Amino acid sequence: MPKKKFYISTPIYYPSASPHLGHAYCTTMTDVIARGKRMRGYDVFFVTGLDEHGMKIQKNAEAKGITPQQFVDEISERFLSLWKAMDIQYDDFIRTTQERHIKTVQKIFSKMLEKDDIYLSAYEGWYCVHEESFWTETQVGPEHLCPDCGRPVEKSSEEAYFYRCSKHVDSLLKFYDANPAFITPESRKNEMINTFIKPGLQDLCVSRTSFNWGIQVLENPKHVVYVWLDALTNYITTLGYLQEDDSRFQYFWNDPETEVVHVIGADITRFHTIYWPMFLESLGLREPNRVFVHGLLMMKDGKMSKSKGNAISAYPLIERYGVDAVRYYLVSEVPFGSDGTFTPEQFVMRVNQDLANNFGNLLNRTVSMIGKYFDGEIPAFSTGINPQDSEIDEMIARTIAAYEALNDDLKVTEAYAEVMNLVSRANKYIEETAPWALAKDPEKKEALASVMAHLARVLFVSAMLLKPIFVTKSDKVFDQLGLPSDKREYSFLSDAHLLDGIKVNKGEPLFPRLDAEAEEKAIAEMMAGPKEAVAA
Ligand code: ME8
Repeated sequence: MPKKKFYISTPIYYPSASPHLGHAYCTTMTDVIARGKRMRGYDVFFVTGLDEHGMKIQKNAEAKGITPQQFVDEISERFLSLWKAMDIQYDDFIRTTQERHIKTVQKIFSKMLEKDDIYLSAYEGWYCVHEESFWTETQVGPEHLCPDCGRPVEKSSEEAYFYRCSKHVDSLLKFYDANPAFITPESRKNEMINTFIKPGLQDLCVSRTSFNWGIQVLENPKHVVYVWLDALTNYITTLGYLQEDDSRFQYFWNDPETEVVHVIGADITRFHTIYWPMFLESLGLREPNRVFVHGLLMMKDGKMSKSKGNAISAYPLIERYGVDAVRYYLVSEVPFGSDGTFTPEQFVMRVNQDLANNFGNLLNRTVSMIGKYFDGEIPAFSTGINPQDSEIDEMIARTIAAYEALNDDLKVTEAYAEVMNLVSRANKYIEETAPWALAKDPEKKEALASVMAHLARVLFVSAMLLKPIFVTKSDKVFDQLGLPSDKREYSFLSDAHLLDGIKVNKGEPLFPRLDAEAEEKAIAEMMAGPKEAVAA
């Protein structure tokens, strides 16, 4: 049977400053989904990257006295180092200043011009002579002051190309109707229709002449492509669309059977759910299956953002607690699709309750007991001896099925919560069966063996299901279970006898328990630390 294909992307971030934990959140969630699919045998293409053009980058570079290219080159390194530290397994990292992207965007622009989907007109806005920048009504506020330098702005107009949205609105609404899962969560779709489409969608400005850090319009070189037409098309330029070698594009995007998912934050929903499907229609290309809008990682004083200066970097957390704990925190604490607040207390609580007390403890107890009662050898799996055995068996089967279904529906937080429930259940099973008491009665040897085999099986299953999060720790669990590397595959989940007779190796505690007071203080210090925390 041919492999099922799965394409997934993060937004391409602006390299205007260092990435913070909010960027790490979005990329980690996407990576967890991608790894989960890969592990289950899908052919996955996962892309992330950077959106490097625009006036803001040009100005930031000027302020530092370097070229925009030097500026983005430097910041791109910080993103790349963070993804390395977070162990993000992307298949491509696209930068919009790459030749492959520039050439394709120019071709796309020409195609749209030819089709009269793009036309030349004038952009009206509030202009700041000092900053040489156009601002919108909202940006200048009732006082009409430049948001950058505070000087008064004036109404002005500049020649610009526009994308003809009006031509595509009807088919967009039909597309929404035919594909109810396109925008997830659904509340976002109603917001798009009521706030943007119903009041009358304006044509979108797709070029500028007031700055030059962008992709030149070949037909009219004083224009650069304005940022969303440049940015959104990264999702296909990365695959080689309109390039000499477009085999990846043909293989992934052009196959209607490929599931295409964009993961984004709520701030950019409009661009991904209104303009992007329109652009694709102009190009005669298929639409994505889903745009998944995740929530924001907040700080107590509101949204974590570069401009607010309240952002925490992922680095000190990774250094102190390890990448698995940070990944686990992000997946479990911020339900995918809702907002979440970062606090030191919650971080420490997650690590202690879920990782040290629940998961780590199950491993520790199981391996110790197998050592003590069976000389380190996992007893052959048998079931039905203890009254709870079949309940554990059923729960394992149910957890695997729920994990797959929830992940396929992008209910990532819930999917992993199911695994943690199984782990809690196994800890309770220890209390219920009291192996220390069974060990005292030679007639209960079989019952004791069954408990050990069930516990080892729960550990194998849960470590396998958690592998997309536990990028280093799942293997540590397999090491302690003594499982050979060729058996560490998803396909072995259904084999209840996988661990029969294997010798365990007791190791270090997987997640040492944290001293809550000391660690909360340490994290609070990280939050107050240098805002421009960068990769070493
Ligand atoms: O908008 N919590 O780039 P950007 C969670 N270049 N996620 C957060 C976050 C937070 N506090 N802060 C940022 C752009 N994000 C465009 C995108 S795509 C074709 C072009 C994440 O650097 C979230 O996913 O402002 C958000 O949508 C994205 O970063 C915006 O990144």
